[in-house]
Amino acid sequence: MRNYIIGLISLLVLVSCQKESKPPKAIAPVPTKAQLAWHKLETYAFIHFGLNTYNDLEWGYGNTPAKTFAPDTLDVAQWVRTLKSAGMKGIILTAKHHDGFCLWPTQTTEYSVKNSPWKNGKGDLVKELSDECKKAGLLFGLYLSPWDRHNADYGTAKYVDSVFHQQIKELTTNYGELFEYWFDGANGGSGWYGGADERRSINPNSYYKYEEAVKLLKANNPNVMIFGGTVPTIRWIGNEKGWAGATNYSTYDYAKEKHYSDAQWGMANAQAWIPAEVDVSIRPGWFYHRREDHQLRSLENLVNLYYQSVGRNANLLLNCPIALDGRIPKKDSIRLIEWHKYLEDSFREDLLEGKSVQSEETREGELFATEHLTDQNNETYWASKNHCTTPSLILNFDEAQVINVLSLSEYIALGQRVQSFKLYYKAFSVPPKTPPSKTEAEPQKDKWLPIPTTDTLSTIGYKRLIRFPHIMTEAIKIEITKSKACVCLSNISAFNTPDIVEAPRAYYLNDGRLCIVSTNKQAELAYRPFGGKWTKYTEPINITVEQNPNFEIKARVGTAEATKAIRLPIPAKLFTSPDLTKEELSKLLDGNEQTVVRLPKGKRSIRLIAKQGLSIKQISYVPNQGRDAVGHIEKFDFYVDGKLIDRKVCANIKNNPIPQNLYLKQEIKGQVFELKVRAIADNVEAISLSDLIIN
Ligand code: FUL
Repeated sequence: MRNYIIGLISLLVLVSCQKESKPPKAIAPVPTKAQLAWHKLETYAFIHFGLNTYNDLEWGYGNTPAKTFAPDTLDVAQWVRTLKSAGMKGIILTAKHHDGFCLWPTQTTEYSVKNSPWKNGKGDLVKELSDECKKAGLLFGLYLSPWDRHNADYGTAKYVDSVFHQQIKELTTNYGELFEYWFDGANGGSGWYGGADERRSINPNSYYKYEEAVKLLKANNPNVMIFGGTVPTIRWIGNEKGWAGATNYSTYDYAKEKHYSDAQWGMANAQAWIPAEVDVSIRPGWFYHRREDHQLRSLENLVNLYYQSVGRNANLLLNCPIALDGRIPKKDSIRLIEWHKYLEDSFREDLLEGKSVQSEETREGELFATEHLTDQNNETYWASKNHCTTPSLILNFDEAQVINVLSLSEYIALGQRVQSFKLYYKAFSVPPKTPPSKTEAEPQKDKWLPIPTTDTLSTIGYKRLIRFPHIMTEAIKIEITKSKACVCLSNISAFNTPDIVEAPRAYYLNDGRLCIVSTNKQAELAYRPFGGKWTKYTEPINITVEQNPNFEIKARVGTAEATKAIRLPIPAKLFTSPDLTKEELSKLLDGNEQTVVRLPKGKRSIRLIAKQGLSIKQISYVPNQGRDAVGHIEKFDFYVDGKLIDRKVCANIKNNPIPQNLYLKQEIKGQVFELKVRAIADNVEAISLSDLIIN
């Protein structure tokens, strides 16, 4: 009997060991092979170029002649050279934007490059760029706007069958393999439509017959990733500001979506693997506008974008507009390369490469050993034992190292699992402000301290980057505190990256004091009146300079510093308004995009009455930046003392609610300033806005 029991136990142990040495069961949904390959791309470029570029518009109406498209020194080799040097793995071109103008000589319409002066109508930009990408080893993708504001048949079945789908056929048969295809979400509305000049509404889910369109697409591009439409394989991140949620699941259910911005976070429990793509432009607009030359994103901001997208389990699609001369502007190309160099320098040396890792919860079998975590190979992985959803891992550096970034990756071929985790380090000293020297005292040696990060430690996915001030440490501990099933991690890396900080921003509090904030919660801040002495910023300040509002503010992290010259908005205390309460007035003029003013239904004008005459040079309307923002102003006029000063059309305001500026030709003095709204996006009844900055 005893022998029988021992035999039975050994058998059970054997069976369970064998079970343990099998790969963990996948947690559905999982990525397809094509999606897995797409995740690895991480960064690629968007190019917005076309008639809009020459009309200085974001959303052309479809009524300007094709001959307006007139690049003189168009040079796709310069685009490809620049973008390749910026580390981009591919390029997606706007073959047709909403204005309907086609960058290839399509058979479907006369509204294309063939009727433009470019190369005497013999040019084919889609061909030129796809060839150049092939030569350079970059992937090629296309954006084809379903909405066509030029086409007379838009709104009828004829447009879909003989224009839209036909264009897809042309684009997917003549230009080689495509890695991604973009069906933009902007749909229907006003347009030229062959001279009809009217509004047309369609139901995008049925009108475009996306299922058929995708079949056409896949006929020659079986692995193409599809953005938009009704059968997407990747998803829009739900904003155009350049960030994914710190918690970001690659799983999503459109049927459960309450608002498009739900996509910022993904859904923990969903039926489909639809990973996120962050699309954002290097300048405020998608198309080139000379007036935005000074608004090119800073290096620091671009680095932040990278951490907020690639570092949060999303791919980054960075838009680089082409200027009127047919090239990526010099300033932009220098910035792009500078950005890539910074990232290369940051991630060149993985301080955990080949280092030893211990975990008591490691699954049986060579395939799942801890070595795989630091072998720099994403195809291998470490797994915890079945049912062990809260494993811990200790990673040892051979000697103490200074680090400030950790990179974690799940083995997503088996699904996204981790839902929360904690990070600790074995400290040499309390977190230093500047990188410590390796000889520094060791007061807390052998004690595990939480890594001083302000990042939310929740999901991991394909890649998660966690930033913190430089610490010196001998070992890292990772505790997974919640996972959908046993944990499968493919990689853990540690880096010592150069300090970098974005310039801070400033705004007024309700009580009229000015506060200064940084995107880095650990930054030190300072301010000074232009040319004056720096004062350390510790708490909100009373500003006395009201009529000469030129100021400088600065942020410092470790050895990095960023300074910004600002023109402070004229503060609320200098105005009254018959249209707003006192609280609304201070919210409107506080320079803080996070506070919102909602006007009553039907109200279309805001008057600001200065207590005494004021000179102003610029007006900036900052749309509501809130998650569910509606009621954006699409068109407005600005009056001073009853006289019309300027008019503004805020194109694409719904998808891209960035500040809308009016720069006056000369200073204007007045007492009554009035913004009169002529159109509201989606024709909703009530306006909501973040700020009105006049100064
Ligand atoms: C939006 C479009 O309306 C913009 O013009 C731009 O193309 C952007 C990438 O997508 O929805």
